[in-house]
Amino acid sequence: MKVKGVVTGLGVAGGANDGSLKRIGVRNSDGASMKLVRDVDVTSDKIIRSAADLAINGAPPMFAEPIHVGRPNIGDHKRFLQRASNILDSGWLSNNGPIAQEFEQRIASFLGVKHCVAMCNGTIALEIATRALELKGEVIVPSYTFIATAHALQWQEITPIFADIDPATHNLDPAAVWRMITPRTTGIIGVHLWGRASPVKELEAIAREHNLRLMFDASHGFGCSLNGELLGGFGECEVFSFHATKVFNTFEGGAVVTNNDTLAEKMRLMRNFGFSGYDNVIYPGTNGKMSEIAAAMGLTNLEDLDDFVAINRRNYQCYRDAIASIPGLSMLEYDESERNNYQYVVVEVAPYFPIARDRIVEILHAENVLARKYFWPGCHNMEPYRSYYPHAELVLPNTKRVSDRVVVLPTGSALQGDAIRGIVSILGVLASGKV
Ligand code: T4K
Repeated sequence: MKVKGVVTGLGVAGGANDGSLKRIGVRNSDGASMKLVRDVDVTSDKIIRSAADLAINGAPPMFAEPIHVGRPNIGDHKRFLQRASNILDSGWLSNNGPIAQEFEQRIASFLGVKHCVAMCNGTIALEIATRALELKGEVIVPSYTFIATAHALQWQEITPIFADIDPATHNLDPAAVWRMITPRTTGIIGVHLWGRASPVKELEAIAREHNLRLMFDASHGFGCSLNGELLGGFGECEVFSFHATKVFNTFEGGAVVTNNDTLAEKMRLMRNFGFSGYDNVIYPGTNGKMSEIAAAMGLTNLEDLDDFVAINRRNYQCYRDAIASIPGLSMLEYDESERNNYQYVVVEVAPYFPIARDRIVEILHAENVLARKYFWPGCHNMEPYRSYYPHAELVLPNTKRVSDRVVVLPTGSALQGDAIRGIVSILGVLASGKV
């Protein structure tokens, strides 16, 4: 059943309609309550004690509606709607308008970088950044990432060369990067997967030694730090995605951030067809602009970012505590001495776990828990790369191992502890092997 309404307060039980739903909300660290709109029933009375209670065996699903990985975090509606109304009144909707400019300033100052060049999405931001850095020939990237990292290169006829990851961090293994360098290599794109920083120092050393350009795909890393410094200032530039499914979203959006004045200027031209004033194009460019309404969403969500992260952290801890007692399942750890956004709840299934990873995902889907196999099967197993490099697996053993084992579970402001414990109870039953 579906309920839609603005809800406040911490875990207030009792539904508006028939009492079967729980109204849920969150409280800020300062005690002020934050409003969240719910349109999905994330509660369940179902208790799973044995395989007979599983939906794949004919029982009703645990949740009445699908629970997604990537449900958007949406900040204060009133503040967003006020901004939206101002935009409509102003008659200025795009083309580096005042809201987009304010957004860029706020992001740059939040991240502690000189420039934020806001874009219409993270993929275009990657394309513009790689083009502005004049990457060509071959560029080394992980295969264990979202396909956009590789496609942004291929789209410009730059060849992505896939290097293996460190199975402990899921990030590029510097030794593997080193092995993939050829005379055609011009750059490296490190991905801060799951928001955990790439091995920045090691990649910087390799880039210096081989005269390569180094940038980062920080799409997962908004609000995350390395040695106490927020991601954004590493390499020659870093790219963020502000897609709806990210911890911080602008509906669709992205940005390149950099401390390099010349690079920033070049990217500003590139995202606006190369226009430098009326009727004067001085550069080849595309349309990568962020709209005013997207920037308004960004400003609003930035004000509520701490709350989103606090909710994700609470969810993460709840999952971790519950999963700790299930042999064969382990959660990806976040370094508590750093800032993390906890936007991905990543579980690894050990080879000795009695149920295969793909079967676990099927069982969860039957319960309406839409867990994902990110980033299976690795970019190298998707077209056109699969056809280009049919034997890539030989140099990507860790990519294969990790992408065959990972399950990403739902989190975000739509979930509460009860729902999480329900999801973990499904996994607990699977540990018995009797399905
Ligand atoms: N680099 C990396 C490392 C990335 O992870 C990404 C994007 C990029 C670059 C490119 O940035 P963008 O160009 O996208 O800005 C999703 C996202 O579409 C993608 O942005 C993200 N990474 C990737 C990790 O996840 P899908 O195809 O798995 O997601 P999708 O569309 O199935 O959404 C996941 C779930 O979220 C859905 O089942 C339903 C829910 N959802 C989604 C949307 C859009 C909602 O509840 N509401 C919504 O508005 O790629």
